[in-house]
Amino acid sequence: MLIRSHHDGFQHPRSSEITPRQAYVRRRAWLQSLAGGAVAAALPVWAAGADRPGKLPALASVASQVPGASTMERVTAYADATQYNNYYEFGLDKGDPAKQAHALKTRPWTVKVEGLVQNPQTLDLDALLKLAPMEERIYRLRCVEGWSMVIPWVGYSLAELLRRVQPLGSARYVEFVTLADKTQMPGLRSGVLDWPYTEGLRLDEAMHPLSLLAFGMYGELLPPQNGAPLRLVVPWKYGFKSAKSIVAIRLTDKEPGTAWNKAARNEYGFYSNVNPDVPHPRWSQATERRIGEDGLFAKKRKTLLFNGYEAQVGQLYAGMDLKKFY
Ligand SMILES: Nc1nc2c(c(=O)[nH]1)N[C@H]1C(S)=C(S)[C@@H](COP(=O)(O)O)O[C@H]1N2
Ligand SMILES: [Mo]
Repeated sequence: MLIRSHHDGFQHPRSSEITPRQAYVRRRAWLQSLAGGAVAAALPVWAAGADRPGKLPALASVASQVPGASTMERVTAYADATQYNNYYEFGLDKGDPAKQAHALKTRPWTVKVEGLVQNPQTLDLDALLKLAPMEERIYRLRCVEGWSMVIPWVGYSLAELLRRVQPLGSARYVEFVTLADKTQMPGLRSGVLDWPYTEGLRLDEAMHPLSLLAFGMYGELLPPQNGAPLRLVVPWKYGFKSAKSIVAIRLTDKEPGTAWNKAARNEYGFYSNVNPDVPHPRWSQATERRIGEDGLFAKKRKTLLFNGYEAQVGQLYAGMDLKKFY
């Protein structure tokens, strides 16, 4: 197991390497080291089996500031999280994005934030990386196909960015537009979706602190197949709401169309909240397979309402019929 040491003078162990469970160990070790005890040696957050890969630039992060955001569940192995992907711009098979997306050009990269805002802006990646302090959030990602992973994302709340552009009173929704570049994305030849892949949230959902603008995972910049250089992660919704490789964010007064809703209106609604009681028309959503637990005797897990984040987000849907607004 990897033990990190700090050579260049005293450094706090990077908190991106610390699980909530281990945070108190770190604090104790740090206090000890201040007191002249043994030099703190922190176990990385991925000690459970997904080692920090070290191929991409590291991304400094602090522990999550959002109460209850991070799950204590075992983190998915990095190899699974980066080789079992949905990113249709790079092919339909789960292994295609890892094979085809590696050359995605993520610099220069700009994101336009526009529409019903006081202060529209075009931000480049460096400005975005510096816009707010990075946090690590260990979120469950539940795909509508019936599998899930637990991923330590690095980013900050989307609300940080939205506040800077000052939404107008008339803004009610946020549309996310992702890259569609035929020269880089062989999957665009397929007609399964109407490119570019777009997604949307209600403004209050987008402003919820759990809605994360992610730039990294496992302490490093995002690999292309996971949506580099920046993507959305909305942990209480099915994975397809979490749009990858975003190039524009538009505030609107009308519910925006979304890629999956356009492709199959009766199967994928605008809300797409994880809900074990609302089956997909062709299969149940009551249980899920955790990637990495697919041995012969692995039990399926029960899917949780709002993917387990009901305490944090349930009130956003008070009084709504979740079977109608699926
Ligand atoms: N641009 C874009 N974003 C996308 C997709 C896609 O095909 N294109 N697939 C979605 C789906 S269906 C899922 S489950 C998640 C998968 O994220 P991951 O590969 O990082 O686990 O990305 C979502 N974001
Ligand atoms: Mo998905």
